[in-house]
Amino acid sequence: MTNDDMEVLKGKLDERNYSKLMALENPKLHRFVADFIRLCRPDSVFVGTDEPEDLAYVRRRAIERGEEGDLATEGHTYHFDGYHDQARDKDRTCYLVEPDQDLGERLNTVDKASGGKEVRDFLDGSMEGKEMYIRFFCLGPLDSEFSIPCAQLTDSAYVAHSEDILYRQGYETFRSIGDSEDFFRFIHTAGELENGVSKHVDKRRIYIDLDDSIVYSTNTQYGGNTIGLKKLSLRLAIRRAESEDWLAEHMLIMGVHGPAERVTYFTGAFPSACGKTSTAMAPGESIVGDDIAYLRKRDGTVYGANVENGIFGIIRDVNSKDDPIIWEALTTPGEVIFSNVLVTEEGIPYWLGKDGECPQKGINHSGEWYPGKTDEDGNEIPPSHKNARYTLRISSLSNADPRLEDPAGVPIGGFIYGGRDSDTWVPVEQCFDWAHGIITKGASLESETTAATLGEEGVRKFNLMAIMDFVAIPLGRYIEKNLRFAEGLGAPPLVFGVNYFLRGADGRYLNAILDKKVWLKWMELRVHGEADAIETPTGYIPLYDDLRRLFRDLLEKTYTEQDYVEQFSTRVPEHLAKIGRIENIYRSQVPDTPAVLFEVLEQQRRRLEAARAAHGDLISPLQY
Ligand code: SPV
Ligand code: MN
Repeated sequence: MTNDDMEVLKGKLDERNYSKLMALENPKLHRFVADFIRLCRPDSVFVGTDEPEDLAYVRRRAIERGEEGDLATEGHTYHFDGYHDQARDKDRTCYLVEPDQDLGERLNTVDKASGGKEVRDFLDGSMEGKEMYIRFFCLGPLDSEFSIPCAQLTDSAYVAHSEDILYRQGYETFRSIGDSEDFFRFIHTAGELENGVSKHVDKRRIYIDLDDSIVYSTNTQYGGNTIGLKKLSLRLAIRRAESEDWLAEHMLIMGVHGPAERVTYFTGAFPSACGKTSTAMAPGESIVGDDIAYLRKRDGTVYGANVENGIFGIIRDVNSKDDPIIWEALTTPGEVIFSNVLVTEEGIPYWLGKDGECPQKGINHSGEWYPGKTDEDGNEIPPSHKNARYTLRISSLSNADPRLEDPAGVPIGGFIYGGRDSDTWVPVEQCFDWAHGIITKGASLESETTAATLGEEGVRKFNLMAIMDFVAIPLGRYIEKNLRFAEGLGAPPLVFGVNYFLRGADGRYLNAILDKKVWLKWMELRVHGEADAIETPTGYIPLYDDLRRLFRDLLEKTYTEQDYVEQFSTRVPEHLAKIGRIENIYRSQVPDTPAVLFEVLEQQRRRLEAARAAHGDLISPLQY
């Protein structure tokens, strides 16, 4: 640290905060803090440790500053993001690259020199009149091979508070790493505020420097753009994992409870707002994580750990019937932040799809709200935003898996890929082998867009392994990495595809929300070789009798042969069209696609064509 840095820190931090920072003997950290104090010019700086009083201070400041408000239930607060700041801004999220760096056309990039200058200009003086919060966290369980220390600077107490709920505290981790330079850094400013929200969303930028492991976020508040440890750290982790033979994935981890108290852990990759959290929260099973997983190999087995220890979940449609456990957490005392919901005068939050009647007035992300209110473009404003969210700790849920904090992670028996697909994939299917799964499920994932990102909804989009929005290396390399991950494993995890969104000819969904319980139990049995399957051109599907029994035992539902045939028939033209779309994307946009991807897709095409010649366009599972 230079004398100049020292002066900046001494000048801006009071004695208590200065000594907390200096107790971490890390010159790179001190330089980082001094650099951004100099640039952002906060009025004061708060340095947080892992102590409960420091967490309480951040939460209190969020309320005092009006970033959060108290709700009627103890521990519950609400927060609003700006009307035009309600989701991840994909267009303005870019990698800073040198002129000779090429990440491929599917990844957003911006020139490092000009982009770096642009975002530093936005940070310049951005914290005048404000307090800067410095928080330390650990991605992954503490003291484990998964752990990555992180330092976050922000002028938003809401962002710092959210991270306190979502991540493991890392001040002690920083104490233990000494002068290591190996940590992720995040700098965020909400920028100038108007009525408590970011005023200049046109200057919203999320710029990621992969070489330097630092992310800049400006003029935004929405969690997906600002909570550094969420998707911003995922990008840095993907880059790091590439060189170290592990995987950082947009995946849930859950324990599926099989016969005789057996618990089998699965990971699941789903695009945002496509049933990922509700799968991780399936009644009767246990949750390790709902969003981001690190996966490592040890003794021929894959182990997974949740990067987070909280949930930033979509609140829409959470109700007492379909999501009883989340419902319980959202309606009883405990620390929860509700963002972008409707709040009544009595301090009761309301969201789309909640039990009960919609209140006739309240405040929401648009200000005072009443039924029929429209925005400046004449669009009707719903009571709560479709991407409204809740933030809570997994430990506050009754189905938290006991191994959530296990430094060893949990052994993974199966990988699941799923998207919002109205017409092609069957509800559940096991792939022939690892490469077949990675290629025909993961690398072929498509999904209809949702409210989790800005832009039009319901458009079918390619979404590689549900991580397209966050991939940080050229796509071909990313696929190659996943394919190679199976090397050295005794038996790789089984790979499954699921589809909760299949529709019939009349457009209606063919499955109910909780049918996923049946698919999970079937996959669990398959991992242990305890259920038979039918081989189809696209993979192994369940037998009717097994599903009938599972539907009866788990859901007390009568599952008819007609249901089975409708849900599990192979839709040959749709599959062939999909293969064509996927090949086309890789051929035209991903020059480094591994050759095996085209081979595996071609084999699948041939199997489908042969089956069509024998049985026609729509093949009932009873015909195989
Ligand atoms: C998602 O959109 O996939 C999320 C929420 O999990 S966030 O990425 O934080 O916006
Ligand atoms: Mn996510």
